[in-house]
Amino acid sequence: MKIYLNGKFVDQKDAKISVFDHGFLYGDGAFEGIRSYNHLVFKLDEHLDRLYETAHTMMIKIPLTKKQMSKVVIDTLKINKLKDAYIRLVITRGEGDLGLDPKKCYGETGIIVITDKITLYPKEMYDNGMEIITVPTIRNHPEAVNPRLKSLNYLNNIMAKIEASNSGYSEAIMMDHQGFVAECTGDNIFIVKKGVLSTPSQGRLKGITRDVVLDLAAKVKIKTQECLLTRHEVYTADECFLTGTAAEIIPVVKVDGRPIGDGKPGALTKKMIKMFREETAKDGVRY
Ligand code: PXG
Repeated sequence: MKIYLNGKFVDQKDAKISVFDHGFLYGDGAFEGIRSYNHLVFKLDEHLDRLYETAHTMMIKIPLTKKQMSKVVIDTLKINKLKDAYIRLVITRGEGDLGLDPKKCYGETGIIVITDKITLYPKEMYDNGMEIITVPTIRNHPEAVNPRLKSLNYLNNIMAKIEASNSGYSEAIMMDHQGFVAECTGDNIFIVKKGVLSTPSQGRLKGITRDVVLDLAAKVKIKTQECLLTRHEVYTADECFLTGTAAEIIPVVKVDGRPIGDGKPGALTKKMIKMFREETAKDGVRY
């Protein structure tokens, strides 16, 4: 596998960055996880918009235009001859001294593009639904590291993932600082109640897959809302599912031991999965 590293394609074994890079020292950087399906990169512009917005707030200057970055992603997929891929785009503050101060970073902003294949969960979880739990670690307060930022500093989510994993679950729902449902460690959450699709309005990443689901639902006149949700609304929902670039759409059938609806993937969830697959098969930047 060839990796794009600061303007060059290098072999995986040679794709190394400095131990003085603030991305490594402090998680001081940004990233995106993007997918391509059958030579089409899904929602590339939306991912790049989010990456550049994260970098803007973090005051990291990305030395490429979005158009140039888009070409880097396409070139990396081409050089690796990947038809279906997971693309990890990483931006780091670059090399600096051993203090926090970004002003003392003398190195250039690092740009790394890694492409590979990925399967997040086994197929049976998509067919039968997954069981998840809520965990004690809350999602970051928006005035700390805002959950809208897709920064390299993912310890908040990793702590929650550890709690899920310690209890034998592969995903967890995190609450926000006010006790409302925020999202999962690497996915957004939706519930369905009486035919209406609801998803948290605050405390979460503005997921690209989430936005696609909201758009697709609107197209077929399914009512949607972004609102405040508590655990009670999740427990008593008719259906529940998670969305993310890596996970795509996965049904949830049990939360904290409470069956959701009849404990099987719901009809609306299945409809959204079907529509999402159709969308990824036809929409995207071709390479
Ligand atoms: N919430 C969080 C906290 C995320 O990190 C999503 C929701 C879904 O967003 P998108 O835009 O992908 O629909 C994410 C993103 C991975 C991995 O490689 C995936 C994410 C984050 C970190 C790692 O498994 N998903």
